[in-house]
Amino acid sequence: MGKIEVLVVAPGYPTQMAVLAERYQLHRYDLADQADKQQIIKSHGEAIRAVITTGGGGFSESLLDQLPKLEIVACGSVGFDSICVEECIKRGVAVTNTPDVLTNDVADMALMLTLATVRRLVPGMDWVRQGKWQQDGPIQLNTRIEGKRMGIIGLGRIGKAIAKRAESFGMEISYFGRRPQADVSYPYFSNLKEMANNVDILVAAVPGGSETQGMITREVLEALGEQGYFINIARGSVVDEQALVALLEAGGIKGAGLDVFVDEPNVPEALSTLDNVVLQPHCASGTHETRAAMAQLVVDNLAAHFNQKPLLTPVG
Ligand code: 8YV
Repeated sequence: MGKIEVLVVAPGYPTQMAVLAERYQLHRYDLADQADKQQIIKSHGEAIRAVITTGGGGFSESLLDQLPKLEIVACGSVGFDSICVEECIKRGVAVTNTPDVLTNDVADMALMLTLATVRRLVPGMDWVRQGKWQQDGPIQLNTRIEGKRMGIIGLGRIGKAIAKRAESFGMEISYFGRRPQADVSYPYFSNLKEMANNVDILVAAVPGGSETQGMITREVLEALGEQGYFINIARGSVVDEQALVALLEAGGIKGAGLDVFVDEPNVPEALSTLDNVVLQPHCASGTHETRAAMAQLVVDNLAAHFNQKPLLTPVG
């Protein structure tokens, strides 16, 4: 019997990709140009039983339609908003993701963005590098972290890891979510605008997708106010990005630390000139250790599936 055929829509960490390449017949859709992509589907679409992808790579219903024998989509990300999960499940196709293994790295990024934005790390570095220290003397003062009120939107695994870190910096935590949580003592807000009005730093840690699309509106950001900071390690889609940029330009909020954007890798032009933002290229989970652990979950979920064992981290 030949190897099980797997479509690679987006790859994972190289070590695990090598393991997959040994076990399965991989079709590198990710490396193919448009014509080759069509050829792969034409020649192998009927035989493909698994798809490997990531949040960035996604998986569309139109591709699903062309894979009649598909059994599993193994997504190498925790977020699966770019994957047609509902349609997969309706058709009996399993979907897996990679929770937990990236939680600490993503929470670290949230804190790094918070500290860097509030303490103005990048302007400070420019001050040194551009010789302004010698020329103009000390840089302007910035703002203390200790005692700041941080409001976390979405107190899931990542939100809780952010809260724990922020607490150790002396911040006061509150949170907004669908419902209050029994296992935490942080103040809960059922109204996002009200929370924004009562915090200094607003952090987005909710999953992407239709339920959270645009939930951080202009009004919410205005409620955060001129002294407020916005941090996003969730998805660009959760915030009204145009309003965010306009408010950053006009001083409607004080600063923002952003790892995610609406149309990645395209970032609004204005953000490249503003000095009150800290930007990262969607890399909160981007450490060797974590990306390897995420890819290992892809390997293990596929192995479980094809050995008729329970999936490790199923979605839905
Ligand atoms: C990655 C992520 O950027 O897991 C997620 O949902 O957004 C990130 O960890 C990426 O999707 C990993 O390939």
